[in-house]
Amino acid sequence: MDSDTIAAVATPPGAGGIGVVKISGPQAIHIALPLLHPPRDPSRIKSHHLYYGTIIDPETEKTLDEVLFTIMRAPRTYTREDVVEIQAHGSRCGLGAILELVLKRGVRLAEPGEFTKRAFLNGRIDLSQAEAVIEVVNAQTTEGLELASRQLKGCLFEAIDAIRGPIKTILVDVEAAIDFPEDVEDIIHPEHFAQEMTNDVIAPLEELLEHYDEGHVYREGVAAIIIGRPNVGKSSLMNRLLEKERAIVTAVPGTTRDFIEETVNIRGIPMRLIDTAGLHDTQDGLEAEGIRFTRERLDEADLVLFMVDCSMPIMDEDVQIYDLVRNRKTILVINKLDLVIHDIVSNIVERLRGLFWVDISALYNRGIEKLKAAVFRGVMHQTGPADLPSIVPNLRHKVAIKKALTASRDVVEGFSTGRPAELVAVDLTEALDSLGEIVGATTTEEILDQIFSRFCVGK
Ligand SMILES: Nc1nc2c(ncn2[C@@H]2O[C@H](COP(=O)(O)OP(=O)(O)OP(=O)(O)O)[C@@H](O)[C@H]2O)c(=O)[nH]1
Ligand SMILES: [Mg+2]
Repeated sequence: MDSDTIAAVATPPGAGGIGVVKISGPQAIHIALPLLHPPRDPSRIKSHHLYYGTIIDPETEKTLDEVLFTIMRAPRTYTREDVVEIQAHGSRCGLGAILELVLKRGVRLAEPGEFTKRAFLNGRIDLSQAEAVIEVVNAQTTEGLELASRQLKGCLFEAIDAIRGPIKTILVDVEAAIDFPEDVEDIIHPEHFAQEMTNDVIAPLEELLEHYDEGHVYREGVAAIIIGRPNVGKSSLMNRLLEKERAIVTAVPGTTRDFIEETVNIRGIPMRLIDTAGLHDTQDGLEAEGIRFTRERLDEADLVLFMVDCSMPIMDEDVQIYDLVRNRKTILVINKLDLVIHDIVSNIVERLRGLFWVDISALYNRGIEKLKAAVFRGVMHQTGPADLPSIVPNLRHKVAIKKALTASRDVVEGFSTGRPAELVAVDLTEALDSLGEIVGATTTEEILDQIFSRFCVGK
């Protein structure tokens, strides 16, 4: 386990009222305290109390800043190591100078996520809680935050632990049967074990998978792309959904030249919304470059908002775009409802058959709530909003749960068909290890690196 002392600026880069330098490890107090004035006897400093002082470079005797600092002694700290937090003024260069002073004294700069990694390695939190830290920091909606906070409290850990329990108990018996083959019949009760696996392992795992389906978009979010001919009102819709003037809107076709991406909150779902340049006609149909570009974006998107203008009849270009999107998850957005010509909406719907449609006026803010509802349903694959499930696994957890589920079903089959205990033990171990990956009980270095590399420095 790491025993060196690490430090980083824990607040985001840029200027702020205050900024925090965080130091963790066995040398944290010993190194930080001599930099803080007035001098204080370490043994008289109370843990978890806020102190006032100035920070002075011992070499130049220059005062760097006026600060508040806290010394937190192990093990009641974030990392379970000694931690010192120095709150200074939030200028980038001031914080940099304090950090440099600390680093000069033999402290190492922390890697991204290293504080949280230490909390995990030192047993304060499990791996799913460590992952939740990233999500709490990055949450875009209250729902996403709620799910992350529950995971941070250890709800997923408890659920997984409760499922691992019966697997362990059965595995102990199966291993005993391997060691004492003459007592097999006394030890193994196939029907009873199969029942237990079904009720206490398979059923709750299936439930967790359902929760993933119902709730993962709240955590991971979705991407939606707005496409359509020039001037149909794509950027106007973008601004309307963002509730701010983000994209430039003009009456001139071809206003948006590149794509614009922003995150919006659609009924609790963080949605990456992409506004694109209008696809327009050249002599040989839609311009090739635009299509190539849009196709790439289309492939990344979970949902397409295909926009047409109902102040004029459908054009060839609209039909060409229709061909591009008709087999994807698409909502047809019929815009400029305020300018509608008689019967045109039913004509459009007839020509662009098979798409769910909503008519709106981006300019006059009509039909936007209806559109949001359609987007929400489109993303949630269901007709009505569901309650937020209590625990929602993430994609990594889902993969592990599926593996555990397959192995558990094999265990049940093994018991029902009288498979040798050795083989059943393999499946039981596989189920146990897969679930262990979620909480970090059986996790490879590679997975750990992957997870912690998603953190920012200082967390
Ligand atoms: N009457 C009316 N005009 C609208 C509506 N939505 C957009 N417009 C107008 O249509 C024009 C084009 O709007 P944009 O939002 O720039 O359209 P766009 O699809 O982004 O256009 P490009 O970026 O050029 O492809 C602007 O003059 C808007 O004010 C609407 O619902 N009703
Ligand atoms: Mg535009």
